[in-house]
Amino acid sequence: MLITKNKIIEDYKEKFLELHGKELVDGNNLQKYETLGELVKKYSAKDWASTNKEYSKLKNKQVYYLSMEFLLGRLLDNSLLNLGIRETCEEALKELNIDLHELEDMEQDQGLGNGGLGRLAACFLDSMASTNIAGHGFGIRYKYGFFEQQIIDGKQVEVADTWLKSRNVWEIKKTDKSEIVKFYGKVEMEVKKGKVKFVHKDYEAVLAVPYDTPIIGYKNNLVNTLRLWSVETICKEFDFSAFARGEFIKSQEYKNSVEAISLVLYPEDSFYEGKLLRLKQEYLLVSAGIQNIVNEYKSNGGNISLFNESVAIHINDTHPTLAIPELMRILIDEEGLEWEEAWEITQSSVSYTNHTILAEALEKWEVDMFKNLLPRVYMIIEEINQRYCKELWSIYPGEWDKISRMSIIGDGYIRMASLDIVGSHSVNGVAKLHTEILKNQEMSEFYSLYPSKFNNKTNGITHRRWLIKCNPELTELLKSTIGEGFMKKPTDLKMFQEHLKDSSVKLALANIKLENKKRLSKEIYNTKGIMVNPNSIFDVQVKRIHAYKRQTLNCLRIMDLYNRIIDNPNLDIVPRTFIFAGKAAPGYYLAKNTIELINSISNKINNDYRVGDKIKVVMMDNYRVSLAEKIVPAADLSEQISTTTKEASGTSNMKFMMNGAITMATLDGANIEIKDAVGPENIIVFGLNAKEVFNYYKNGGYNAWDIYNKDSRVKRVMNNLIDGTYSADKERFKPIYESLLNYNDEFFALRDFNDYIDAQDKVDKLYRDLDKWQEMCGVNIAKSGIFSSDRTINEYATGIWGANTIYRNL
Ligand code: 26Q
Repeated sequence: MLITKNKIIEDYKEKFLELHGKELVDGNNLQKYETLGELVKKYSAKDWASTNKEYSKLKNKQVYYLSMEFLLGRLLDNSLLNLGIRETCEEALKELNIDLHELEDMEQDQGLGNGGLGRLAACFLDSMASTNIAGHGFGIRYKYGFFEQQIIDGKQVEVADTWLKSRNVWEIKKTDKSEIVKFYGKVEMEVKKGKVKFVHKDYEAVLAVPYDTPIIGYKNNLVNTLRLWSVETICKEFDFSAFARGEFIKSQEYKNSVEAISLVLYPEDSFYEGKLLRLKQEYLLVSAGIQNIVNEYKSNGGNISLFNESVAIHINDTHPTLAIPELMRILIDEEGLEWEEAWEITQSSVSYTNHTILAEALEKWEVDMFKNLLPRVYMIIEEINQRYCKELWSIYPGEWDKISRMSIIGDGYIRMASLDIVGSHSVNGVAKLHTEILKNQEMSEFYSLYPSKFNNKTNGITHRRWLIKCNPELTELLKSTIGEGFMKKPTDLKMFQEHLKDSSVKLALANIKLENKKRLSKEIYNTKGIMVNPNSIFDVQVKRIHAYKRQTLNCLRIMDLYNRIIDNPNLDIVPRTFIFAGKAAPGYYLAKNTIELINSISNKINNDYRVGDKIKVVMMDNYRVSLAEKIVPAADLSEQISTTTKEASGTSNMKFMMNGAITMATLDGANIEIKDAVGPENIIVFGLNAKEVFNYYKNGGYNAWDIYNKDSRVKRVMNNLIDGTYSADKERFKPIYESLLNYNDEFFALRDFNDYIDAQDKVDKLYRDLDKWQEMCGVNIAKSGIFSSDRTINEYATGIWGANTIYRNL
């Protein structure tokens, strides 16, 4: 469909009237935003319908990406971009005296995720749609997404995220696609026509109702679907008889307890607690999802024995693991298949990605609780385990210890990752080092048993949001130097490298960065009241607050730099602005203490006249996708300083690189691939390597107190934590102090401290040669194409899902 400026103007006015029942001139920005959102949905509707029609012919493999999190952020701008009407629309609105950017700012972030894993799922949706893969997301429509973070008196305060308060224009409720999900009850065995059947009885049923959001591909007329499930009671109508019996309150209580299942996203991303409500959420997603997939397949005329030829089900971390026994349950109990056939179909349709190696984050469910909530699913897991252990017994006769380590059920728990490895055909890590650690350490026994299941898929990010959308000026420069090809084919960015000989290109790069920094400076001033210098180095660490990501190491070196400035007010350094942002899990005491420390350092340093303009420290509130889009294009230095071996991949490292920041990196996660891509001269590396870390784990020999005693700079900053420098209350930062010394610094912050400081001094030197610095930035941009999630998705499609690209006559 050709969408002209005049058409948009006409359609927009009409839509506004229809939606709000008044003239455009009388509307506010929220109403104008909603109108534009509805219009975008309308413009994509035909393609959405025709894409679905095409899919119903069962010619293409349908990929279902099951994830408890989808961190989409805002949708308006990206939808306009992908529809190819962004500029036209901006012009049309201008004629109506409307500023598109103001409307964009009205959109609430869709924050249904914690961090990396949820954002990855969102990037994957964009890439699947844009590279012609029939791939859909299945998740949960939490009424409250990831909490809003306010900083009050330097402390994190959590506030409910009421993203649905004003209408969500993107979703369509599909009541007719609802599914019933059953909890509790008992299982009885019945014999019918000589065949044993298991029947689930006396269960409590809830209704899972889907809401669909269109996922618009980039200028390809293809629209996939993100389907998010919400829970309702089966009987929704007001129950007059209960009311008459005076039981209204009780029935309200019941309603609330059912709706609690899709009420709120768990804000923990690295610490697992076996909560019943979380298990209900996971089963809700999986049961509604798998029933829905099977129903869709059958209603399109699919033969259940060939299910795996048409369907791929991907499990994003262990959270949707129950897809495996749920698919078995449906194939056996409802479709009447024999175990062996059902097992083959299940294994060959399901694949699994692991995102973490932190032991405390591995999901396991207590058998008693699980059995009570999901009796039939439990029976199936038990049967899977029995057959699998029998196999183990024949391969490893007599090796009881090994078999009990590898068993799916053990020590009173169901181990979800083990169920995934056994029940799927593919297990992947998210960066080279991470996959190697899975194969050779964490999952080594499984790897020897099923070597062909293990593979690596290094993460990626969608360059449409993380370059074209968030950095329009850089995009223009790229277009004018290398043409528009990179927009469809991001590896074409490599052509930018040859233009870096041209000093005017480097100057243009520097100017774009400066403009982006000025814009962020304004935002910082408006939100925090802190005046920062756009000509200083913007040194940025934005991500979840966690001990392994080592925001504390960053703090310690800032404290050290501050000491050096106090000792020598004439210290010759390039001015720096240290920018932090990130949320702590509400129950994670040490992470919350770290936020307080950052804010105290900020207070102290920003208000010390001796420091002047040399350094400033800022913690921005409420880190989220839309804030990241402002910070990333303005960064000079990207802090990726996790303890080596702990960060599975990281994805913000890729976003910064693509926008021309230099990475300060430990050789962890995808930093390794970034180094390989840009060459050692275009990245700054420091710290322990994986071998050294593993060596400490294996042989011990690390003593934080020794470092403290021997290194006067370490001693001084450590003492600063408890001597009143950063808080009159000397106890305030004791938790951090203790974790670094008395608990022997689990994440080797003190061990890497000196190396880190040297590396930072190197940055100071490099930045003084602006020509050289811009060259490095340019190489980072040029080499970032392989980190587009289009590449990642292509690897999943060909290497795991067996999904080919769709060609349609449109
Ligand atoms: C589990 C059980 C109960 C409640 C919550 C959870 C839970 C929720 C979210 C556990 C983990 C997460 C999220 C993990 C995550 O974001 N991992 C990150 O994934 C990125 C994408 O692969 C990687 O780049 C990061 O390295 C990894 O930390």
